[in-house]
Amino acid sequence: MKKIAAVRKVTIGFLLMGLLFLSACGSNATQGGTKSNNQGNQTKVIKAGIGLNEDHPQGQGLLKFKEIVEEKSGGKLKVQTYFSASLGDDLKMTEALQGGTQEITIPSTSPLAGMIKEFSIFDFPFLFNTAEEADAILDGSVGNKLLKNLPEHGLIGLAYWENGFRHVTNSKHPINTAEDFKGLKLRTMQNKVHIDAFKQLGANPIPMAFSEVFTALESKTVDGQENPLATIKSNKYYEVQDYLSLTKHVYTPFVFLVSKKFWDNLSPEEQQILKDAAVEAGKYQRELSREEDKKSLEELETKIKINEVSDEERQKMAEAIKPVIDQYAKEFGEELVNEMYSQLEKIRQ
Ligand code: TK8
Repeated sequence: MKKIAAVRKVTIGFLLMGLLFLSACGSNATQGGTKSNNQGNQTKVIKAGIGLNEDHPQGQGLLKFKEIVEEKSGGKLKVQTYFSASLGDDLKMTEALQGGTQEITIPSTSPLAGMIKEFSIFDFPFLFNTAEEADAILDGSVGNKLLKNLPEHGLIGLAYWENGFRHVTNSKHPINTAEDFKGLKLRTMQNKVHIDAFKQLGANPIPMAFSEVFTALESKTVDGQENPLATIKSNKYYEVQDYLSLTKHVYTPFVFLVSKKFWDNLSPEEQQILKDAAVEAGKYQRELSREEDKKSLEELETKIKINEVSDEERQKMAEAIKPVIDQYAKEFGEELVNEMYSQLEKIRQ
């Protein structure tokens, strides 16, 4: 009798362990985008990561997106936000979307140009004079054509947000003329147009992921970097740089990306909620970015030596770089480039 009781105990023990194991598998199976809450209905969890800090307009825009999505979906869609490249840099997070281990990221278009070369038309130095020009091109036929290239790369592009006009900081000397770039070790994004344009100006461009920039500046691995004012402020580059020169040499967009693997499993209503939220939060983010650009300049005046670069000198820089732009215009497709330039001409009339 004792033997049977012992066998029964062991059997129950194994059964219990089996049940525990199955329930663990069950909860694992609902990870990676969905989990069931205690009412049994499915909450879809959206992991959204960006490179900049929460206080940056990109971070504030993501929080606005989260608020809109969770409100419009009645909590069925839950957005988990990750800031300051905590999930990796633009390229790494974009690859995570393609692999289906992350659902949203909002990178600069520049580092994506290795995957979708046409994105690099926005990297042409001195292309846009105003943010309004950038909005018109990005939200028009040219920007939309580029978004249409994304699904074949496992990505869905919902909207363009604003990174902004870029300026140069460095620890050597103010940049007033093209000659002042000579020999400067300048961190750039991983983007051929930026690298070749700064080479053409005589600098020594060093492409690098965003999260490595502060350490590279601090250790003097590089002399300088270039980014919009809000980023220079938010990432405290003034602590490791002496000069900020207002070159306004490139306007960089952010592109709001969703993993196609995740997107394809959403209902049309859920897809519409994400699309509308990305566009609405994008409008908010652009406004915030423009306000923050002004505020950042005021605050940076007390932290770093700032010099204006004259329009005449910026024109000379643009002329020096022109052979690079002409070469890349051919590579990216003259039809798309001409479409962009003719739209810009109309806007400027
Ligand atoms: C943040 C980057 C950053 C960009 C850069 O993820 O790499 O310098 O300007 O904003 O996208």
